[in-house]
Amino acid sequence: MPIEERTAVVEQGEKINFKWQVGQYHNVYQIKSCTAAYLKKFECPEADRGAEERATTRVTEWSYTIGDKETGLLCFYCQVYNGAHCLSGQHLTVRIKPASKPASKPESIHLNWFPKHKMKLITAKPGQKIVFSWDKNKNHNVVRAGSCDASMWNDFKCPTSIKGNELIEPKIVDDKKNVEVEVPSDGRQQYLCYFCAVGKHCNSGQHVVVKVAGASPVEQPKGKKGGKKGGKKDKGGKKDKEGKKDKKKGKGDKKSRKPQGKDKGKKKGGKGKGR
Ligand SMILES: [Cu+2]
Repeated sequence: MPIEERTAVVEQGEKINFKWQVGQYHNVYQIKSCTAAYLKKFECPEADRGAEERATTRVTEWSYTIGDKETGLLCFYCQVYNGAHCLSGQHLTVRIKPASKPASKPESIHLNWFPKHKMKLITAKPGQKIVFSWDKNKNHNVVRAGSCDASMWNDFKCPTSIKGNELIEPKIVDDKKNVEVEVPSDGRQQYLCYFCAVGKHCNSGQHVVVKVAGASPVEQPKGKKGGKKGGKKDKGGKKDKEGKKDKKKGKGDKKSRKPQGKDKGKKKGGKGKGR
């Protein structure tokens, strides 16, 4: 089988499944000091030196979940017949890569919304929420300025009317009026401007400019690709290796490694001996 089926890149937190047919005689050994050299050439240990058994021939399935902090490489092989299976290609070298975090949600930014508030200029990340809140008996509102750019960041010009701007309706939460906005992730907006259109509040300082951190294209929400890749079945006479890599949410996985990328459905059965 092609070499790339014996190597894989798997993210932290993901699971590697080894599975072979009932009746087949395989096991899983792991080499303790696995290095990148194994990606090119797998050295089946003589007399299993430096390796330890992880799954015996009494089972037909074994899985290993990569730790969230784990790094480096993992080398597995089938030791059956004193390594004959390994020598005939039944091995797998995994390079661990950092999990593509689900873009952990940044904490919301809370603005105590009144004319003398102190946060006139803030920087926020795409996806981050900004919450304006004020006593429900106070008369304020939140209007998003229809046009907003660096000039507003440098010198806020209060719009003279609400026209052309967007009034955002508050919700009452815990006896306060709240307006919650989320910084867009499409990267198109570099600045967001908000002000209070009541009386002279804006001119008295009730405005804020939000600079969108790293506003640039990309940052897609991590493509949820279609979850599991159907395990590569049938590689040479192997039977079902069904690799179901249970990945957590479809992480983007930009490197689109062929199906096997994730599920290392180990192809046991090195030599397709009949089961
Ligand atoms: Cu106001």
